[in-house]
Amino acid sequence: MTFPKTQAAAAAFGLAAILPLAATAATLDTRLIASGLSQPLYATSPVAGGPVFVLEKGGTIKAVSGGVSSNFLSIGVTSSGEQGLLGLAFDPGYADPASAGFRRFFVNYSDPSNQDTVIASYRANANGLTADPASRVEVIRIDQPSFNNHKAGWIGFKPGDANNLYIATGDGGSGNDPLNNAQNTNVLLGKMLRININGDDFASPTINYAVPTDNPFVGVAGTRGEIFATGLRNPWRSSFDRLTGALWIADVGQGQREEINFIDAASPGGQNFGWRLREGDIATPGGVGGPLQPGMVDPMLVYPRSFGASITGGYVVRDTSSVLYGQYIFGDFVSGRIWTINGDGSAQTMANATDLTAVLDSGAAGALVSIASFGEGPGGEIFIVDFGGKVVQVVPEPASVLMMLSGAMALLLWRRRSAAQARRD
Ligand SMILES: [Ca+2]
Ligand SMILES: [Ca+2]
Repeated sequence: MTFPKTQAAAAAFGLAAILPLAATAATLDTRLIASGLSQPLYATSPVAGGPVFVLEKGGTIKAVSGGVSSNFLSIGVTSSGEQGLLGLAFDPGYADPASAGFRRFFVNYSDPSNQDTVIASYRANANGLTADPASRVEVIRIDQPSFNNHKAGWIGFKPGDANNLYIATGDGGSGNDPLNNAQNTNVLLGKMLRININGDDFASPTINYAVPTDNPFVGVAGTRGEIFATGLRNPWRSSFDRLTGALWIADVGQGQREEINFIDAASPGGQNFGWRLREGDIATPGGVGGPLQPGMVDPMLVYPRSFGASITGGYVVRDTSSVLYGQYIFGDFVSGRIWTINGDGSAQTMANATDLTAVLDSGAAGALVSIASFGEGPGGEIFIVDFGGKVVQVVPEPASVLMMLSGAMALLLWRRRSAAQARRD
């Protein structure tokens, strides 16, 4: 156990400094879930008491159970640049034998033969620790240009909706979105998509989904009905608030601004988040930028390069045992910093963000270097994925440390009493 720097400092100042910290983020610690992973990009755990599943960029899903990692599934991918095995979502019916989605999960990866983004489903075996490669069903394939960056890759289900899979896509790559994909509502790149994985509008055996009739562009000529929101550059990690159903989309900026976008749970979609015209809250520098257009939405949070250079979106913490409950936790891949902001969906600034970097870096699981992703456990537990090879869980400070602090406080008070006694003597 590494003694948290902030609490060690607090202990030196005695009781008055410790008590206010007891109810803040200084009571956080980290617990190692897995280490020795190869470029992990995501972690999730769909079933209470079950394994934590970790994505490795090169194409393997690891199942971590009781501290032991084993291969759940390996998929052939290209992992050049920002391509690879990028997204994983367990069907809401994964643990329900009566569900069409029993033991089913979805992956998002880069096809090694042509760089296409592929969403496919597989089924776990009955042991829950391995998956059946032969169960593969291709759901949707998204044509990609030859650039090897901006593939995004998050996929997920909105709480309470077992039919529609949300898919975050990047603009396809290079600088300034050269093909102008993100603003083109006739292509699936630079978007948040929403498709019904329990329907099938296509006779093709390799296209297996339906377009939800309540999607915002359905029936609009020259558009793709799969689109839920537009104007994204490289949305690196999105999440649904498991309590409210709000959708949080972190979008990686080009050279100036990192941003978080917010979609209220009741929204029918159709938001335009501005890229490539807008980088965060400014006109994109370099010739393609301009003022906010009617119908475009500014981010709910932006930050400049002084904080970091590649945002990693996180989660609104809904673990009721956490001091972070109700806060949105996120980080930056380049600077390695981690913050929380108010998770109620109101506009935020970095001036009212809480920087958790020092306390989490001081946790039992060691420093966190490259924040590749966050993840959620079955009870809303928060995982942090370090691209260097480990997954940690954010946990409360163990009781033993609080007891150590109590001991330190008692010692300080005893010394003060002794010193005062000595002066009187
Ligand atoms: Ca089909
Ligand atoms: Ca934007």
